[in-house]
Amino acid sequence: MTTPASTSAPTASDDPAAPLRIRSDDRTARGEGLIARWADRIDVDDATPRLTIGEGGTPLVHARRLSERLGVELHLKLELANPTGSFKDRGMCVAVARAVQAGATTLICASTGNTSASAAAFAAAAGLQCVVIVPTGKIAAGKLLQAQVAGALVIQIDGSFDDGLAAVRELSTRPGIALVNSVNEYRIEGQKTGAFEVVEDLGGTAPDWLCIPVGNAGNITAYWRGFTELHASGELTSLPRLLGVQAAGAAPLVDGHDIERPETLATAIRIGRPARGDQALAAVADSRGQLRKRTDEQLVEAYALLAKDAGIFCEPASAISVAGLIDAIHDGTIARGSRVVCVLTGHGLKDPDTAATIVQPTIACGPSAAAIAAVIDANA
Ligand code: AN7
Repeated sequence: MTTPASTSAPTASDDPAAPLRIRSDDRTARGEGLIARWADRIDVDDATPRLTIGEGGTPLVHARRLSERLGVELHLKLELANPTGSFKDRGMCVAVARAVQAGATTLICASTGNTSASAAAFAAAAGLQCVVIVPTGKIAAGKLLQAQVAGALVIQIDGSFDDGLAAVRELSTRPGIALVNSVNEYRIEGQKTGAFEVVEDLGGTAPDWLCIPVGNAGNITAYWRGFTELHASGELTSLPRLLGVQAAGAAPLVDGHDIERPETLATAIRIGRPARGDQALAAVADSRGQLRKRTDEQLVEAYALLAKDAGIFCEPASAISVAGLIDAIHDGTIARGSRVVCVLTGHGLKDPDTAATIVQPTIACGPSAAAIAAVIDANA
C-alpha cells in the first residue's frame, strides 16, 4: 500500500522548508498524529482539526520466544504503546476532532476505564469538558486516575457498563454534548488504522489470523473494516481470519444471549450487551473466523506468559487474545506455522492490583554487597 504520510508530510527533498525526515516513508510519522497521516482514508475533511496527543504508529513486535513455544509466527500489536496506554486513542482522536468541528463543548462516555482515560486526555488537549460514567469498584486503579488527572468529571454509578451506556445515549441528546463511545462512527474510523499499520508492517500482507479481545465489539469491527477496505481497493490480496475472544463470565456473543451480570477480573471487557455485537458476529463469519471464551484463570496464565516470555506487560483483558490463540492452536483451529497477530489493547500498569497477584514477593536485605550476594546465591 502507499503511505499517505508522503502526501500529507512533504519530504525534505520536495520542500526545503520541511522538517528533516530520515525516512520519507517513516511509518510512525512521529508527532503528526493519526488524522494527518490517514486523512485520505478515514472520514475526516479539510476542516477537521488535526488534533493529536501522539496516537497511532504503534510497534508490531515479532515475539520470538513465544512463537517458538507456541509453534506459530506470533506478532504482537502493541496498542498499549498509545499515549494513554490503550488502543482507544486511535478512535478517540477522530471522534473528538469531529466533535470539536461540530461545535461540541462537552464529551460524554460510559466506560470500563480505557475509554474514559482516552476521552479525558483528548478533551484536555482540545479544551473541552469531559464527563465519564464508570461502574463503581469495577475499574482498574490507573484508569480511574488517568481520567481524574486530566480533569474529567468522573461519575461512579451503582450499575454496570451496559447501564452506563444506556444512560449516556440518552444524555447525548443534550445540546453541546458529544457521545464518544464506540457507537460513534468516528471511533471506528480511527481504530481501523490499526489494521492498516499491521498490513504495512507485514510488508503489504495480512496475517493468517488476527486475535483480539472483544468487549463492546468496537475494535474487532474496526479492524475488519480496515482489512476489508484494503482488500476492496486491491491493496491486499488475502484477508485474515478473526479470532474474537471474550471472558467466560462476560461472553454474550459466544453464549448467544445478553449477560445481565457480567463478571471477570478483566474489568475492561466486563460487558454483557455489546453495542456492536451484530457487526462483530458478521465480521467473524465473513472472515471464516471464530469467537471463543476463556476463563479468568486461563487469561491470567497468558498474562503472566506475555510478561515472562515476551517481556510485554499488558493488561488482563489484552492477554485474553493470547489465551484464545493458545486454545485454538491446541484444538487445531490455528495450524502450526501460521502467521498470527495478537492485538494487545492496553498497558499492564493500568491495573497494578491484578499484577500484584502474579508476582513473587520482594526480598528484604541489608545494603552490603556481601548480604546482597548471599540473597542472589540463595535464589540462583
Ligand atoms: C484493554 O474502556 O469498553 O470490543 O469502556 O479496555 O472495542 O469494546 C474497553 C474495552 C479490549 C474491548 N481491551 O474492546 C471501555 C471499554 C481493552 C479494553 C477492550 C477494551 P471493544
